[in-house]
Amino acid sequence: MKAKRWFSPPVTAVLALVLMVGVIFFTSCRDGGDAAPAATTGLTQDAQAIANERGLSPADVTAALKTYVPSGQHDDYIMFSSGGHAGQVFVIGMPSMRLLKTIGVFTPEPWQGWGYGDMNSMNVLREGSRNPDEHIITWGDTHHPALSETDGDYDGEYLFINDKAHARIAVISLKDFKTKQIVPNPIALSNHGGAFVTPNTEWVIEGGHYAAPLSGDYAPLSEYEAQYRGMITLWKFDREIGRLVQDDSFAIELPPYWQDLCDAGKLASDGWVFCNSFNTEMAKGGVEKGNLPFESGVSQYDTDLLHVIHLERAVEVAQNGGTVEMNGLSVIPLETAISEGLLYFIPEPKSPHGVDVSPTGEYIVVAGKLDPHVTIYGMTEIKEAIERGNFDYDEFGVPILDFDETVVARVELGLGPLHTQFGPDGYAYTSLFLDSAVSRWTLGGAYADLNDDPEWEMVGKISVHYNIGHLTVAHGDTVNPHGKYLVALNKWAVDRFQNVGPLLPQNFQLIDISQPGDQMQLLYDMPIGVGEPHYAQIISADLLDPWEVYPEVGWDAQTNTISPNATFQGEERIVRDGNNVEIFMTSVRSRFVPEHVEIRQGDKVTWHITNVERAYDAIHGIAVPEYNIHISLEPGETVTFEFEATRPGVFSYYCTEFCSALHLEMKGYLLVQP
Ligand code: K7E
Ligand code: CUA
Repeated sequence: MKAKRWFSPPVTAVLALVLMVGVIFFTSCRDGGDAAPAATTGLTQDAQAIANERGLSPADVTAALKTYVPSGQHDDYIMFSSGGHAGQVFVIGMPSMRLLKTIGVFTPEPWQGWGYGDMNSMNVLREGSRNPDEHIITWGDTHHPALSETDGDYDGEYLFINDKAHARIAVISLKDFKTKQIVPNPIALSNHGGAFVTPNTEWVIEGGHYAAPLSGDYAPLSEYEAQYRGMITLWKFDREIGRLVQDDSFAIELPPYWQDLCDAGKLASDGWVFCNSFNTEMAKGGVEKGNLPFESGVSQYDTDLLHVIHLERAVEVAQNGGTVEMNGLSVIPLETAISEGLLYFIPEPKSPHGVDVSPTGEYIVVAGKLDPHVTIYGMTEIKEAIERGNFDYDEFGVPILDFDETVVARVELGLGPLHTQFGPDGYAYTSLFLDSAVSRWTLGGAYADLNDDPEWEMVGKISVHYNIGHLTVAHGDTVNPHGKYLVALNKWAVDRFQNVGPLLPQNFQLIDISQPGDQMQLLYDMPIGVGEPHYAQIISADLLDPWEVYPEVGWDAQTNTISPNATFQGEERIVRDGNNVEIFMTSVRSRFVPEHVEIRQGDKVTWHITNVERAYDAIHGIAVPEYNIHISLEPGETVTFEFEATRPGVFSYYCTEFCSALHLEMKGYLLVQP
């Protein structure tokens, strides 16, 4: 045990303490300032020795000091990261980069009992599957988490995340960090432009991705222009009940370009939504038939089309009957979107990826993967161009605004710009995939008073390792960016870690952006050995206010009230009605009541269990062998699971959390008579 501790990441307590003194030592030498307190002189010598022995440079030492969080102290920020094709969400403390939790979302997660019998989770996964009787979908390709916002800043109440593979959006409550809802999109099978929220979370944006018939029906590729369509869906979020409400939601039919990322306007652009698109060429692929492969087919034109959507007007149109119903969702037809003036296009550099709205809402930043610049559109200029009404039109009749009239700046950053985040000081940060770098540049214009140099120009660049996709800054897409920390979400790790076989982890790199100009310091590498996370959002930890235990004993995490099946101590019972057996059980350190469940083969079992504990962290679990059941019981929670007792025998159900000294004794017998 002792030997192991010496190697625990990121740096041991002893080492960091010693290093801290080491820095004082370095600093005082450099500055010729006050000497370190006499009492620590001995430690200083040790710090130097350790740094020397481990080959740590002064920069390494400062990086360790900036990231080390002593035992018992908490991180300042919490990062919610997509789990990529793990279909989950990772909760990571910053700056320590410690993994605090993996939230089961689209993928069953056994520790939380997510998808292993708990009827709440089984129902969420079932409702989240388009054809649950054919199959329940048990994974997702999560891309973009979105924290709920109030007045354009994170409020710490909810988290939304998209599943690109199946066009779904999930809702997670940050009261208990549990998934409450998964909604499949009724008119699309893939999404990419979600989840993004409007400044008060009235709407959750889900932009589509690969065009297909919205009906879900078959149509040959020869009918692509006529039958295939793109879409954007605006999900109405009801904060009171914490659910997306399909009846109040609507979609807008779009040309069959491939819509990519979206962002909601804010402040100057409040009431507008922006989405990128690519494949305005409408390439259909088929390299094996002698056609251009998608790879080059979708990159033939110099520009694609930024979609500018007047959300306020779209809401009016949707609420005044300007929709048709498709698979149970209200859809504004493309002709209506055009005639009602709620959809405009603007040319954008080809194969764009990120579209990001600046903190004031005035600037819309687009990065084209094949263009070394970011292109910045002005909201004022966009509104003026719409006013003037001097449009071109695409072949579907959508008005196109002039590029030069709406662009306020272009900044050359490097190769493969993708995504942009913002700081509090007029800085913007853009990931450069091909350069494997993060660039820092200054927003001119409205930020003139914040910048020393109110120009549009790059002021710094830092290498990352390697092939960065998204990047994220604390509150970096809100009206109130905090700056301070930036995390580069790198796709390739290559030489960063011990070889663990040909499948390598992703690499999250923490970067200190608190100093101006070209001073950015790489602090820490965090390997993510699960899925390919795409995007993450970072919230100040003090904005989160989760429950320590459920508010009352018998709490149903799905309905947010006392469960009708809540069982209190002394009320435990087994009720038989023909073949149906209902069990009302309690758990408390360190026993289940009842401890004998005697049933017959063929019985249909409904098992309610209430964890009556009120102590923080007094968690129990229950496993029932052979029936694929594992349940997590958080203090106060009531959970129901069901199964048919198809197999006779003796089954030991037991508690799976080491809850007390007599945890191994916390078990019972399920006796199934033949
Ligand atoms: Cu660039 Cu799906 Cu946001 Cu990944 S996406 S990087
Ligand atoms: Cu309860 Cu172990």
